[in-house]
Amino acid sequence: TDSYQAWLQYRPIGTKKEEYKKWLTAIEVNEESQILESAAAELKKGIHSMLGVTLVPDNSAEGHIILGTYEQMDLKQYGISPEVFRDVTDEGYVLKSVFEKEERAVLLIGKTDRGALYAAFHLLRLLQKEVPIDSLEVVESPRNQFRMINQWDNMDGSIERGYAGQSIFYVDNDFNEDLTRVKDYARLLASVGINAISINNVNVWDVETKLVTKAFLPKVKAVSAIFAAYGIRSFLSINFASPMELGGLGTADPLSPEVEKWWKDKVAEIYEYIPDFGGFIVKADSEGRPGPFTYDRGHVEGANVLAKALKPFEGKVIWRCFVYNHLQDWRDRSTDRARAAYDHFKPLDGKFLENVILQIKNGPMDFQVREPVSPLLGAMKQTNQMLEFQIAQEYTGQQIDVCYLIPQWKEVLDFDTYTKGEGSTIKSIVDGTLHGYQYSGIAAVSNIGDDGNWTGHTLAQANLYGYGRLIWNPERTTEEITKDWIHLTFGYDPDVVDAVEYILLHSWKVYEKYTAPLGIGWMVNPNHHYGPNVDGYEYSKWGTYHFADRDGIGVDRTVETGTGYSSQYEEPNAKVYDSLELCPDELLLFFHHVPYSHRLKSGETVIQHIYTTHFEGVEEVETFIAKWNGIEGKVDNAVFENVKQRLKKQRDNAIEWRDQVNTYFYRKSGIPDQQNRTIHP
Ligand code: BDP
Repeated sequence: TDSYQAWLQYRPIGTKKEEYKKWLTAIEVNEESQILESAAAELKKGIHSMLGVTLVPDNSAEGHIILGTYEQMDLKQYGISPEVFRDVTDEGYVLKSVFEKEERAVLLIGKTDRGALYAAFHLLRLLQKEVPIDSLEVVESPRNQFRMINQWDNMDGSIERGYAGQSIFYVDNDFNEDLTRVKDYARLLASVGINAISINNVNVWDVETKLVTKAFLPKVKAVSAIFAAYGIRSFLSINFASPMELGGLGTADPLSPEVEKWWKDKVAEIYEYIPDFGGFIVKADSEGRPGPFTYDRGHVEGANVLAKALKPFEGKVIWRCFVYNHLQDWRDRSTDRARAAYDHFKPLDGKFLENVILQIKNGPMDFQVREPVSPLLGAMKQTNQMLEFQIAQEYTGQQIDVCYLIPQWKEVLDFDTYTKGEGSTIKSIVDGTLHGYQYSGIAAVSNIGDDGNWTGHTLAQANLYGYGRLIWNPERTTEEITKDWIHLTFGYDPDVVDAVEYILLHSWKVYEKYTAPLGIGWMVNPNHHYGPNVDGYEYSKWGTYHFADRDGIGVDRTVETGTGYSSQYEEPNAKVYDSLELCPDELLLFFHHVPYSHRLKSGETVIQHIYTTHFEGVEEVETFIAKWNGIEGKVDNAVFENVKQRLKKQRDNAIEWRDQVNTYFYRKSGIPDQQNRTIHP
């Protein structure tokens, strides 16, 4: 394993080699396009590396690949009915092998060239997994329209919430001259079906504001071209105050005609450089960033002025809903940060222009290890929405601790909102089918940097890979995605597969066990968010409290006695969360303030649950270490050491969490551990 190549190792094929060689000697590309060129280059690279075969450009060879789009193809000749392509979406494809009259052909046919590119990566995956290819008949379309990555890279080269080195895009307030890594990143992203990227942090500071000016647009164009060749559209995060900061206007009021004109001209200028530019992503009136509130305007006016400017070019405005009071008085128990997104946006349903998409974090707070699903998702039936995940492990171990997030994301996607009756799942909302959204999909904060292995922790690559595979088709199981990643990255040694699979599949629950209990979240060190700090956010302005005292813990978000947040859900979810009896254990403290002696559905008391899970969490990290040590010599040495070192740090971290959390609750409650394990009094 060369960890830079991640899941595109293209390792030499074993027993299937001779069989594959019969099929794969030549390639015919039936149309000219940059994307098809990328696909062909990838096939050549992969097949050369796996089979030692150099594909020649030929269409008469006995075994050849035909790569292209369906319109340029005599489908009947290969027994494909043109009807198939009626149902396939623009990015879909057919992958088929045909053996007739001594001619072997592997057809990689996209509805468009992007589909063909995905077909090429699909074939390469099958080859690496040594699947028989003599009777392939695959028809695929992605379920989600936007499959996006958000970079949180700053132009000084740092990455907000980056845990894998510096930016691959920027250095010293400028673009990197060498964009090789950007191209390799594009390959990785395209291989798992990503089709959109925003290339700068949502917090747009001084220099980043200038990305939309002549000073940088030629370079934005160069980066966009690299991504475009892999079917990925580029977006920029913008500063809402640009008309003032760049245009010298006295206002950024979205209803001011001069502001409207300024945006129109600016957008036209951007499209002169980048005709296929995707649009803007906007963090406005959030955590101190400028926005329409300054001018007594709302999100609708703010988003629509941009949408109008982008409309003629088919550009989109992705408007983030991470809006809340970050200057809260902790003494005021009536303000509930969890309520904020819904309270701000739900009343605005139907008022945004059609090229606006609201981007909503999966939970109402902020990417904690456990949160309920945001009640805003699906609650706006006439407003395009997309879901936001965070692949970067800001609150889940920062790529030092292993925390495989696919199981968490699957729970989110499968969650039933009941917004249109039973079966109104998040996945059916974000794929646009439930409410008939024109534009929708999923975005996620990237977890890569310039570390040699991209993600710091080698196992964190699985989160990036899994994100793409899951959002292409949310029906795919966690196990399937996990196995695929392991096979592609590490190969087939059963001991390696077992150990890595064990660690990944247990890691989220283990992380949950040793950190803040039962959905309460936030007991982390302020600012950088790594490691425990039991009261770190308790008396701060951020609206993130646990309210632990000598009698109990939890946030009362019920209707009767609490903040009423539970009522933002549809029934029966509202009733379930509101009820102490019905509320699921893992979210108990998110919704209820309870005494330490409260009995969970599991039969245990809250305090005993806290003690036990924290002891178990550390023990399970020990198991990870034992499993990993068991495969020494069976994985590449550098990878082995990388993971080994990080597991060691994870153990230290878990012990610190265990001891602080258990001690804290022991001191608060005075209730001893039933099993008399060591808690530091
Ligand atoms: C929080 C991060 C912060 C981001 C913010 C956001 O701590 O760095 O700027 O979210 O999403 O998770 O805007």
